[in-house]
Amino acid sequence: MNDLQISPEVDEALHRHRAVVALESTIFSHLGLPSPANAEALERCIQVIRAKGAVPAITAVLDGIARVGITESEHGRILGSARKVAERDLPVAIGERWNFGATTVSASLSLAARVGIRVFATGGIGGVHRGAELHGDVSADLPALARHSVVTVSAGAKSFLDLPRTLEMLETLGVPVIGYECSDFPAFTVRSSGLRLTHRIDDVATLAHVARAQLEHGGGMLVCTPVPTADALDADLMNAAIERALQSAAQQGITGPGVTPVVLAAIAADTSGEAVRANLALAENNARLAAALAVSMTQHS
Ligand code: PSU
Ligand code: MN
Repeated sequence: MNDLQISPEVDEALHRHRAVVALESTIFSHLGLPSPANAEALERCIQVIRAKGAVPAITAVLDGIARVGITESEHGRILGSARKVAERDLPVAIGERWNFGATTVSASLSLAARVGIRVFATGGIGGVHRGAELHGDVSADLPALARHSVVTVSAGAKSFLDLPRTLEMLETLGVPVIGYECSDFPAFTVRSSGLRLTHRIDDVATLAHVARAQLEHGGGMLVCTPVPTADALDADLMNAAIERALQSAAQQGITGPGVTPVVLAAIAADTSGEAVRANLALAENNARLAAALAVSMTQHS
């Protein structure tokens, strides 16, 4: 189909049942990380996936075509300004031939599932926003995690969300949430949210077995692993920055899909780059675990 293009490298890897790890493009665009940290994040994620013996598959909409896997010469295109593409925006980005649509978690999961990729890595998933009981803002990432048979590896959910409600919603939707080498739900740039998870697994082979069982059953699964200690932020410092960022977003009257990019940028500025450094470290760490998991899943299937 012309609306969807798989890169030759990813296509070949899928045919040979080799390990493939999907990546979203919002995190690498101006919506996710400031320049030049975004280019560094892209480089580090790709390198670590390849080093583990898996093939990276970046998803994006380029010139109106949904892409799974892009060539190195196209990397520059996803590092600039973008229009955010959640799953429901995919048909519009294609039909209106958007120049660069940056895929979120939900759009990436949908594209990955469509081509048969079983593992996806991101930074932190979207979730239930604070105050959702009033304005109803719940990320489309959550139902997409439930619907698509793909395993998502993340450092938990972004810490400016309502994390208890995010976990509740994942339970309601029937998404298994597994802590890898952690007992608590990680809070993105902070190692722990203090919220206990039901399941913890400490070895990749068992994780791969669980993942295969879930994908066979149908539906996705969320694997969480905390940001590496050396780059983690202190919870109090982060919470103060979050409060200020949320207040400024509210004062500017920002709602809906605009909230996440604006809050991420405000936190980045407020923490003098510490949050960005942590973001890079966790993205790379998630990509590493995702690649190890994808490799392990191919060894037993
Ligand atoms: N986490 C990050 N950076 C990001 C996002 C998450 O560290 O840019 C993006 C992801 O693409 C995620 C999206 O899918 O934010 C969620 O947006 P919303 O809350 O509007 O659903
Ligand atoms: Mn939203």
